[in-house]
Amino acid sequence: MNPLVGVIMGSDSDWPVMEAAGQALSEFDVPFEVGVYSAHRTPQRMLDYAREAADRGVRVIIAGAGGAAHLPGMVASATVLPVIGVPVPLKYLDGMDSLLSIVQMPAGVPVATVSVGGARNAGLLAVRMLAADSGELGERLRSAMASFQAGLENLVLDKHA
Ligand code: RP5
Repeated sequence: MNPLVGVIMGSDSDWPVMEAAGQALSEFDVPFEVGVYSAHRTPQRMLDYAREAADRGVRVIIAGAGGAAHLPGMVASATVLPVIGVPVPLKYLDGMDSLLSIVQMPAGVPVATVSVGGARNAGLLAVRMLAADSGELGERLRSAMASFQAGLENLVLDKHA
C-alpha cells in the first residue's frame, strides 16, 4: 500500500525518538514512509519532499527535529497536508530549544506540536486524523482507547486494593 503518513526527521540521530511514531502507526496498520530531510543541511530536498508528498498520496506528515528545529515549520510552509511536529530533545537545554522552535509558528502556517520527545502521540494523532474519514479505523481507535483506559482503571484499583 502507498504510505499514508510520512515520518521525517532532520537527522538519522533523531530516529531513537521518532521510531515511537512508526510503532504507533504500525499498531493500526497505517502504512508509512520514513526519511531524513534537513531544513538546514538539505533544504532543496526537504522542499521537494514537502511539495510532492500530497500528490503521492501521503495524508499526514510527522516531522521531528532537535535544536534549531525548523523542519516541521518549513515543511508546513510548502504543503497543505497537516504537519505534526515532534520536538526532539538534544544534549543541551532539555529540549526547550526544539519545542520553542517548533511550537511558535506564525499565523497562517499551522504545525500541531506534541510534547518534547512525544513521537508516540504524534503517531496516534496521525491515526486520529486518518480516522476522520475511515469508519473502520475509528472503530479500532475506540476499542484501543477503551482498553487503554480499562488498563489504567485496573492499575488504580490495584494500587488501592
Ligand atoms: C537537527 O540537528 C536534527 O533534527 C537533529 O536533532 C540535530 C542534530 O543532528 P546531528 O548532528 O546528530 O546529525 O537538525
